[in-house]
Amino acid sequence: MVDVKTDRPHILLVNPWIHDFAAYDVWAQPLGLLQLGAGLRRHGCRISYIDCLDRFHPRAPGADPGRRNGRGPYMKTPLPAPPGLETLPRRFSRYGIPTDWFERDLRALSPPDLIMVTSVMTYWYPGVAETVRALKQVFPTTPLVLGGIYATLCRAHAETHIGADTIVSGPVDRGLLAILEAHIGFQTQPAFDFEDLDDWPYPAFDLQHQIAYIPVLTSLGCPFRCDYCAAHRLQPRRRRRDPLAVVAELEYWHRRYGVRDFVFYDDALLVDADTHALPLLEALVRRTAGLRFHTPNALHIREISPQIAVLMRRSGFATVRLGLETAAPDDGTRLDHKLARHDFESAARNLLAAGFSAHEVGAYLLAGLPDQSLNALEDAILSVKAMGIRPILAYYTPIPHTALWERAVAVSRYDLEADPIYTNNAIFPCQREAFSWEALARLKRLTLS
Ligand code: B12
Repeated sequence: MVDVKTDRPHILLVNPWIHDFAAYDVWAQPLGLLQLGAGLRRHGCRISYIDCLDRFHPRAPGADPGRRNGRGPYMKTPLPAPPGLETLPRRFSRYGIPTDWFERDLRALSPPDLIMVTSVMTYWYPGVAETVRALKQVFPTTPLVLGGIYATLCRAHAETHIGADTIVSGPVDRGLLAILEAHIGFQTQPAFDFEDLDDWPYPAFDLQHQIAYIPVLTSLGCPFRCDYCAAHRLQPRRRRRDPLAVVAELEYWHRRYGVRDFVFYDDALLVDADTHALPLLEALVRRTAGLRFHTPNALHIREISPQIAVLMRRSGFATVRLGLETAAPDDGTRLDHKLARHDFESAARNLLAAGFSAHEVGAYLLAGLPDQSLNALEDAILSVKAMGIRPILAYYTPIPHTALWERAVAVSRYDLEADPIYTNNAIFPCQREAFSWEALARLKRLTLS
């Protein structure tokens, strides 16, 4: 236990390795973990952070944060493919820093009082398990808590496969203080209003070796419930920030660290636009010239009015991604892209009329859904191209606690319930009809031509 009178608790935050067939830093940072880190720091904790995916590790050959608007490749080491997936024509790897660098970095730390590890994709759990094993070797008696998306969606699996002392599921607000008290006996009064997103300190991105871009959340939660998406489970409550407080945060990162690329992580950035996105975009136009904004997490197409499109263009949106399958209020659970075609056409028209090029605007098409035929996918690709924007295939990953899960389990050629590894979208777990890697390659070429 920490002696609360004399010690500041030392908390080690860890972003684990990824084991996968492919991985790339597509503007992916552990925002949740770094938010918690900032909250802990505000309560007097000393924070160390090790990012197993660090592209800018001091021992790494000089990666350039300014290229590709902050994106870039992770280091990688080949690994044997997981059981059952050995015959796939793809290489399996550990993405991130070499294991001995991790160990050296851990040994250079003064022993932490508590270790907090995050998790993202459910099928990345082997990388989480390997990270926890390495942590336990160096700090065998330090309590280790695992949270994040995998820990929330696959709690029972995490309890038996990771080796963490505690699994925390769901979003963490005030519960942060309870975690401190339960594991290290550190008691303190709340230093800010946990309920008010604008009262939280900014996420601790300053703990990174390099800030190539900043992820931003202007809101939590999503009012829709798409069949394939787990957002409702991960962030059950919709909460919004004050748009002007968001702009102040962007200005802070730009002035203090020279950051130019900002990436919106919202599930529903444009929903309730009159009171949220419109004032936000107007303030961006007025105050943040020269910054670039990206929305790799798809936007709801129904919300892209001519006014929104123009403001997005004028404020500096550089990468715009639309979710063709995302729900419209009256057909919230349908997946057939044709239902949303009218809305989609008008969103595409509005964006192109506002001055966006086909290169800047892309529409995600979910590929590999249960019962989806390759013909339907081909049709969808052609209709998106006909609208003058870029189709981008987003491979479907079956997710527990979503409406589509049962159907995915029923049609899959893998035992999805036995092991989340088989929900990896790279293996097209639900595709049966006429599926072949050649057919997929042909459709991918069709999106590019
Ligand atoms: C932003 C986002 C992205 C970003 C990158 C995010 C990242 N870090 O990698 C982008 C846009 C690049 C992206 C891409 C993809 N994504 Co995505 N993404 C999200 C999204 C919308 C938000 C995640 C987030 O940052 N939330 C905000 C933070 C604050 O929350 P958090 O991380 O959960 O942290 C909180 C808690 O979990 C907890 N916590 C976190 N860590 C810890 C640690 C401890 C110790 C404790 C106690 C607590 C704790 O406290 C935090 C504060 O409350 C989620 C949906 C959602 N609402 O969660 C999907 C989601 C994670 N994505 C998903 C998918 C499928 C993808 C893609 C595969 C899409 C595709 N088909 O191409 C790609 C893969 C990209 C990749 N990384 O390689 C799925 C995951 C499916 C799965 N099987 O796990 C989700 C759940 C969406 C869905 N379809 O339901 N994504």
